[in-house]
Amino acid sequence: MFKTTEEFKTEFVDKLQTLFGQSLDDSSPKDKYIALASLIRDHISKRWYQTNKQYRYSGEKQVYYFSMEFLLGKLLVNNLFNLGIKDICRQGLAEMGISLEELEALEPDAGLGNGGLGRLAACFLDSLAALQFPGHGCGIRYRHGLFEQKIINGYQVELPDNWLEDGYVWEVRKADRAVTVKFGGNVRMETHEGQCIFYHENYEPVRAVPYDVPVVGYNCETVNTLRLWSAEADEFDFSSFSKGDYLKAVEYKYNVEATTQVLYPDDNYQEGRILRLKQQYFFVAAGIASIVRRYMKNHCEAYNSITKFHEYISIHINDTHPALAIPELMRVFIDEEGLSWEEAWHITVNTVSYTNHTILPEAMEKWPIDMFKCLLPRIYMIVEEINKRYCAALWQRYPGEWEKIRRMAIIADGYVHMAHLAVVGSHSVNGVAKIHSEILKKQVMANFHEFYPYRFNNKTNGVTHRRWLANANPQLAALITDTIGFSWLAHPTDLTNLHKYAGDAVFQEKIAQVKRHNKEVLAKYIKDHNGITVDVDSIFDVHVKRIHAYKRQTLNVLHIMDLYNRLKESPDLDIAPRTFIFGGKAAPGYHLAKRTIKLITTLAGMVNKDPLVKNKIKIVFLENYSVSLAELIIPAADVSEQISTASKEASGTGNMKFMMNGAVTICTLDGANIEMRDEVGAENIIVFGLTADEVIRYYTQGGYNVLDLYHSDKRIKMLVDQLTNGFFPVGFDEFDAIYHSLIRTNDEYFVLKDFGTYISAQNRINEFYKNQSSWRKLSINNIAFSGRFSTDRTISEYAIGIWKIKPLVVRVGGRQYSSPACLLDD
Ligand code: 26V
Repeated sequence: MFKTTEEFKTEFVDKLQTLFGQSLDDSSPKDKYIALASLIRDHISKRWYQTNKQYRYSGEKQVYYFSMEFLLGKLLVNNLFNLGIKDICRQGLAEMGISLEELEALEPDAGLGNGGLGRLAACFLDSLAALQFPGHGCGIRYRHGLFEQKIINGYQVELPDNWLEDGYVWEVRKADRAVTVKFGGNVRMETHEGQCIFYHENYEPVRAVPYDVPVVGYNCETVNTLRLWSAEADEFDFSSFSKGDYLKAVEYKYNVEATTQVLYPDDNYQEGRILRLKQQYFFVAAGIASIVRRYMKNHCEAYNSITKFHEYISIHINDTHPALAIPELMRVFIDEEGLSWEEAWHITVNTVSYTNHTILPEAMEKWPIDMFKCLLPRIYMIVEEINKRYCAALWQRYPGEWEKIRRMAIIADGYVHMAHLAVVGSHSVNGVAKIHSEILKKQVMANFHEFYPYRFNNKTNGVTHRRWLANANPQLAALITDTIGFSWLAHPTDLTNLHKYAGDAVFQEKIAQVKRHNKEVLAKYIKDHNGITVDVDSIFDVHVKRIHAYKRQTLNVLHIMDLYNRLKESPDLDIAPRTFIFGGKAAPGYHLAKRTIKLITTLAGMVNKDPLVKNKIKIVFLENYSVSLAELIIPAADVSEQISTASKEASGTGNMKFMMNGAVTICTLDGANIEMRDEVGAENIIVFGLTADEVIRYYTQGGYNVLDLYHSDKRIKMLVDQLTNGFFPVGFDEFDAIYHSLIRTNDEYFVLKDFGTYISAQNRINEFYKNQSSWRKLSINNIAFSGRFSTDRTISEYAIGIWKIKPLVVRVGGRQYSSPACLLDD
């Protein structure tokens, strides 16, 4: 690795020449980006090779994190940072008149995820590598990631995300490691010497080709692998078709490749689409085939047997989406390795662990039996057998309790229930924040907890503080390092050393300057993209996340409407000026969410041009919220809106990113907000609203009638009426869906119930902000106590508590291992 800017410059110019046959002067910015990224990739390759070699040779246990989504964002700057060469590269490029940030902007965002769940998977990969754990990702290489959002006329319009258009520098195609995944067809059974043998026939073969992306560890030589699978038509099948029927051959190719064409854009909502089930089995079967193949080479030929698989391999399933890993492992162990059911089940359960990420009933995955059976006939047989044996065990424990058994069954009421399969087939089931794990144990999965008490545990989420603080907010990172040293980069709880500076006027001033700088950068972006001038002295009040009823963007809007009404009545109202910033995508089929965007943009249109309130409030909706945009917005936030209906947000991770960047949180006692309050202290966070217990009590026992509230509270009535009475310059029925969600469904998400306490909480924010010194103190304390929410902590807990893996130090150029050739394959 280069040690000086001179070395870097020489290598960079060489790379431009070898790749494009061009000099620096003749190269386009894109060429320069590709040359830089390729150069870095070359340096990573040595470590990558060495890491794989050591993992193979050491025989230590490895974990595979199976996820339908990895929301990676850009990799260039994070890789430079983790390699410790960001400054050298920036400096070297600057000396050649090139800006690192401008090159970074040319990298496509790998948006292979919807939101929290996919971004968590990406943060996990960063921490696994930083902590030198042998841990890899397994997922899908979608040809199109999450759609690009445009706002046209105030409405969301979806455009395809063509992220692979110009190629992707970080991936390495491994065609020789391709595997075939079988769909449809039928299963024929034969008995040989008393043993059943299953033959899968007449299936549709789909070739799964892996693309490996290196995952670079911070300040170490570990480079783990994210393996993404792409569906390709098998050339053999293609050519056998094309001899007779060219059109059929093309159709075949098109259908096969459709498997990984697009990421489903739904978040917290499951629609039983066969293509999605196909995606799930596709990547699970391919991932398991490659793990088993490697295991057989590295372990079985050398010293172990397949019966020890779970001692060396851990497979973690990110929600139920990869739960087919359970019957697929069974299939491999029984049909391919010849184990008995009992042996196979023991290994499978001890290999697999499962994380639940939501309790929303509409997000619980279930597949119609007929669809499942038709697409995956052999897997269905195995699921049936798992269900049969499991229900027999339930019957032993709960004789005669048919209703209870039906509710706990894997197959019931015409569906395969994936969460039930996941619990039954895993040795560990975890929620993602303390309250969420408790709700799982006591409510949503109480029956399962009673049956399997030792399986359930909690692992509170985190975020990688290296991306979300060190890289997204370099000025703050520099200030922190100047003040307390750099140990926090590897030991995030060292941030608590900032606490003693919370009241220090000089430090407060520096913190304020950094925040102001970040706000100026965001203000410029807003000016360039939305044409709106915002006041950097105003409070930047930010609500960015997927648009969903339970996340209650509507509550925020009602507060702004109320403020607007009050300002129109008394223009001299004493409030700190505020800029309300929104961002987030709505699932394309989610009408209410889409109208919520229209409501925000409509209100913005009115408020922003009203001279009466001009200097007091502004509203901005930033289109196409993504990882890169989040990296721009979050460091500039003063206030972080985390206002979900208590009990609904499993954890949240945006909340943690804002906290790390010194925003003050206004929140309900939901998800990880509760643990954030416990860390930072109740005096440093603004809490309001019903508690989860209260919400659940209303759901189970009743006692809330929204119409009583509507008729008794004049202010609430006025705001709700304004949605449909012509107050907004749109058709009268434009916001009907929102009106209905409040009034007709008895305010399912308690928006109006929490409105009063939310307004009081917002008033508290106003009061705090007026005293800048106390505001800065809050901000510093939030940074100081955010260390617990690093994925370094989360991953350590998974490693010790669930996966039972140990760190393995990788040394390039250290001891050379000589090992059998077979160990070096794959
Ligand atoms: C479910 C489904 C159902 C099938 C169709 C597509 C689809 C896509 C995503 C999901 C999963 C939704 C669950 C989810 O994203 N949960 C979020 O997970 C975060 C990480 O643990 C957590 O912070 C959020 O609170 C939680 O909502």
